Amino acid sequence: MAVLEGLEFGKSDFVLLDEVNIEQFMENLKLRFEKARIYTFIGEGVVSVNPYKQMDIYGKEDINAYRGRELYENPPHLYAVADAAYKAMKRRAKDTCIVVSGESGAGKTEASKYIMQYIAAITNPSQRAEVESVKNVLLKSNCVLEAFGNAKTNRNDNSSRFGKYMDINFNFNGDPTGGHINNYLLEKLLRGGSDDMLKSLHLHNDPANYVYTRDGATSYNDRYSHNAVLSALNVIGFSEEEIHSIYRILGTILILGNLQFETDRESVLVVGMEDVSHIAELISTEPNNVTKSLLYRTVATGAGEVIEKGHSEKEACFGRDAFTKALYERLFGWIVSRINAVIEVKDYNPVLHGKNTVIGVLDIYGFEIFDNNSFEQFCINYCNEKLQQLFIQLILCQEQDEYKREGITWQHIDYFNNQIIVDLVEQPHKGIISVLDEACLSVGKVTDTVCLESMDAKLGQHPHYTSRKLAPSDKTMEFHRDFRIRHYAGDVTYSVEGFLDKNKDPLFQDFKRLMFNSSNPVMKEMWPDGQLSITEVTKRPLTAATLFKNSIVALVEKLSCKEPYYVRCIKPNDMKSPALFDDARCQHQVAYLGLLENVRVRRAGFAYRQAYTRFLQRYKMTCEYTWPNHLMGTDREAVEAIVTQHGFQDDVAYGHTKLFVRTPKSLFTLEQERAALIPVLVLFLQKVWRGAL
Ligand code: AD9
Ligand code: MG
Repeated sequence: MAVLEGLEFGKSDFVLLDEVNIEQFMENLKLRFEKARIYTFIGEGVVSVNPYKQMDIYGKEDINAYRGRELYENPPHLYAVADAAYKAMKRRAKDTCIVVSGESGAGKTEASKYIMQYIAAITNPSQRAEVESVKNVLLKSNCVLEAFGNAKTNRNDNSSRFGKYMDINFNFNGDPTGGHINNYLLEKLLRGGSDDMLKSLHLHNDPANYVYTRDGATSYNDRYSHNAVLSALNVIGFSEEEIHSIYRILGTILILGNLQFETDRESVLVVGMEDVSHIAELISTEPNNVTKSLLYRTVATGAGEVIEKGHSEKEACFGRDAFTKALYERLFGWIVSRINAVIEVKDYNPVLHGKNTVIGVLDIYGFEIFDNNSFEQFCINYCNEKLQQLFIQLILCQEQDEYKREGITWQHIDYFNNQIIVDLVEQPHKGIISVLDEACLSVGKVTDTVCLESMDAKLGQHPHYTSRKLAPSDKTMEFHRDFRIRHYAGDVTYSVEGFLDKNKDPLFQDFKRLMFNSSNPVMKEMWPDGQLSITEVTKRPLTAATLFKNSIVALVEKLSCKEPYYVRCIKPNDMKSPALFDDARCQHQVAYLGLLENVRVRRAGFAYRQAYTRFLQRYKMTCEYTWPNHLMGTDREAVEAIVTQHGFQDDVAYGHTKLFVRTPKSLFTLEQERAALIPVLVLFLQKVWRGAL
């Protein structure tokens, strides 16, 4: 069973640091990691350092130790946070969410899975079959999404190439009734992306035959065997036909990856027509439809005429690559939507079943900074700015509301508000995304460099934006290529090269139509937009940045009505070693995750609160005036007696119904005293029972 930790393991909550500075923070983090204490609280959130080895802390007895307990009653753990979120939901009918962030390989996905397993383990004590089946599908969905959405990268053997947000719905009993998954920004770089998954599905015997699977598919130890994925697909309820269609699309992707073009006297041809027939068979259409989509595009002229224009060899390659990526993306999106259809809460009647509440779990890439930062990092870091903004708003607004309700005076403490950076990116007409979109949609040929110039012109005055042109002496940036954003978590230099291409929807309408006209109903369903004729296709398609922005705004909206809990994951080194704490790497992450800021925000208010009655119940034994029963007028007065006797009256405030405690130090002291007293009490009671006293 979990027991409270002694001081030799460092401070179990960063809020307890004597001073909030990076040195103390790092010292504590390192000490704890070295003592195999991978979790440390920041108030109700937890910081986790990837142990890179199996820890014996996730067993049944650990789950039981955390079940229904208060945060400070046990050592820091994911389970403590999961339980806090669950309790808030169950006791107060609050929707809650757990935001898991951190860089690649830091342990987000593992943490999310432990959280889900914990919730699954503590719910449905009566083992009702329908609830068990919901839980089963929720847990199995992980396996399928990981098989299709994860890949081996040089930073993580099982890297999620998509962000995931999962809502779990609960009935008034606190048992799961269903859920919903949203996926974000599936990485479209197929090469090195889906290779392991394709391999694990045994589409072919030798991955080296295919361009898309040739790299890096050798050392992966398949976590999800073909059979496990198939069985998960079956449990979730995919039909035979659907599973077949999945295989066919994967096959198409592999063949497309190998397809070459050649130019023969002006005209462009596909090399190897047997591949074309093979594709046609897999996607249930005629070979000449495939050839046509690969070699021509339909365009509407200014006069409203529709003509067919042959590709150059380069355009054909570009089209082929965009098509394969889109095939994979649609497949993934469709799988998510099928899982959602199965786990969607059906026939829920609030009158009969009580209020339906939700716990959301977000597993999304954290702040990223590489040697070369491009469009992807820009999107991810923007997403993290939004989440930080949400954190500030939720924590502070919530605190203020609660203090008002309880009649407590709020003392404002300064922290950095990053709204100004969010605006820099997303403001209509002025922000970076809007400048990018304008460049993408303008008629003339706009290059990345021209786009950078208009960003300089529009944003040159912004305190969080700069470029080489604006700061000529800064040689860490390149002229005509780099711009830098001062993010809340640190400076990031982005190279504008490729921004415009990545921001456009590169897929020719002809491919969409090809797929929509497939006689395979599953594929047709994935490409509804293929029914639009070329003249109906919107003139201004939404760009990748705008689509991403819209999905993040929707995500933030979903989260903003929930009570948030945070898990911040840190990767201790780049060697996947359980023994190495790389100081510089860790310190960077602490900065990018904004952890010091988190501690400051936490310390700005009262980190802990508890109803007088519950506080009294738990700690009355530590005070002579309250044990075994107090004779004071109210519980509040009795609580005051305990607080005064222990000398931490300066650390608390008294609300109408609750005691507010600024730092957990006081509570830890009480907990320790209580823990020390319990054996004495037990002994005492045993003696009483035996009649010895
Ligand atoms: V990425 O952004 O999807 O590339 P994650 O999700 O942050 O990344 P992941 O959870 O996949 O990282 O963890 C990476 C590896 O670290 C896992 O495959 C485990 O081998 C290891 N890991 C992470 N957390 C734990 C843990 N609590 N106990 C043991 C762990 N090993
Ligand atoms: Mg992951």
